[in-house]
Amino acid sequence: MSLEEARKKYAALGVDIDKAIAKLKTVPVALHCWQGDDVRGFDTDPSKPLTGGIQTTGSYPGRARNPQELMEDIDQAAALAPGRMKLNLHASYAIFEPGEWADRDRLEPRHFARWVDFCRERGMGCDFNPTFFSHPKCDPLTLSSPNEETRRFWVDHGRACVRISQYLAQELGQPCVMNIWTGDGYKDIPADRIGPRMRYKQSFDEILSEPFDKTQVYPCAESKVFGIGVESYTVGSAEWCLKYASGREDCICLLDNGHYHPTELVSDKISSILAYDQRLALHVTRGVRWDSDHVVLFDDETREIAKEVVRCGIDRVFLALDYFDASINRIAAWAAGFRNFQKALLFALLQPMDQLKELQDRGNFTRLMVLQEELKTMPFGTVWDEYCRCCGKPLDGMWLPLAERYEQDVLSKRG
Ligand code: RNT
Ligand code: ZN
Repeated sequence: MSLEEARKKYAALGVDIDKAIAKLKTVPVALHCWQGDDVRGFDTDPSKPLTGGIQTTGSYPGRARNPQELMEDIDQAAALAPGRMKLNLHASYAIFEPGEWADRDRLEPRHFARWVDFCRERGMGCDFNPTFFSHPKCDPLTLSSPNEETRRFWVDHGRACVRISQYLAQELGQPCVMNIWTGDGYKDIPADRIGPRMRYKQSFDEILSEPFDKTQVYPCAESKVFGIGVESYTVGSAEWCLKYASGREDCICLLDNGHYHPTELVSDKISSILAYDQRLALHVTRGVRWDSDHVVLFDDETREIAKEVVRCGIDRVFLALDYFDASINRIAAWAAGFRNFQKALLFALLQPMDQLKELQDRGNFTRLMVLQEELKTMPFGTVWDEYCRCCGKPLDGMWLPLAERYEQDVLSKRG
């Protein structure tokens, strides 16, 4: 179908495709640096396994081994995906001068100066995450540890990260979302559930007591239902994070859609939170059974999440991707996930929301169901192609060969 015909078909429903495209081009979505190197970072020994509730599976060749390679790979992924991208860094991606090293409690803004240059040259903002895993000071708890020395170390890490987030926001002139997630929890039934949660609360309070500009830096609390090795109890449960974030002006609830029971849907949680809080943050991922971090697809739940974001106010939600697949071409994983989420957002922006809402409010559920079904086979692909063209990025069918060529020319030579 031609673009003109597609434009008419959408217009007949009251939907302006040019408006949808123009809007999506302004919506920042954070690309997670950690897909490029299997969440290893640069501040610990890369031969050591990941610990603290994070695991990747697969050993696909070509992972980035240093800042230079990771930056090149991010550029490749960015070249293959349309839309307004910002970067999402973890503290473990600090870049040190030769011979220099700083532990996590001593990290400084200058350790991220090269990332600032990288983002600035590309007009990207940058989000940030303290790294509470894959470190000898996980005992294995961090912010909830009963060992005061451990807990203090991690609070100091969090405070250092607030300063770094402030620096990123200030230097780049775009807000910095600073997300706190830890793998704190227990494998087996604990005797004391409230103790760790009280210490967790104290630690968060201490981290957020570090001064920052509340219009530039947005701290978040991310929950998780369980993890490998913490099957029975997580300190930062959904309720803990929800209560903590809602209780403070300066903390946002972050929902990762891989962190709930398999039949729970994040698409249904978004409006509940936004009924109370001004803002919300998302980690868009794909849970498969018990695992949370597969590449994002253009699937039903991703579309439903995007629709809710658009309906509730796309400018109230901080959007980020979060997955890591080490079993396939990592650039393709990045590009596919970013493209799929862009597709979901575009699909959502092309819904005749007013009409659908009116059908619901008038109680016409027959029409509502039929229209929602028929929207699935509208000429969406034609609009998607046009969006890619407007962004100067390859269409479906064109980008994967480019990723494969980069694999052949660059990744396969990494050994
Ligand atoms: C882990 C959380 C967390 C991490 C990143 C690397 O289950 O989802 O967000 O994936 O911080
Ligand atoms: Zn996450």
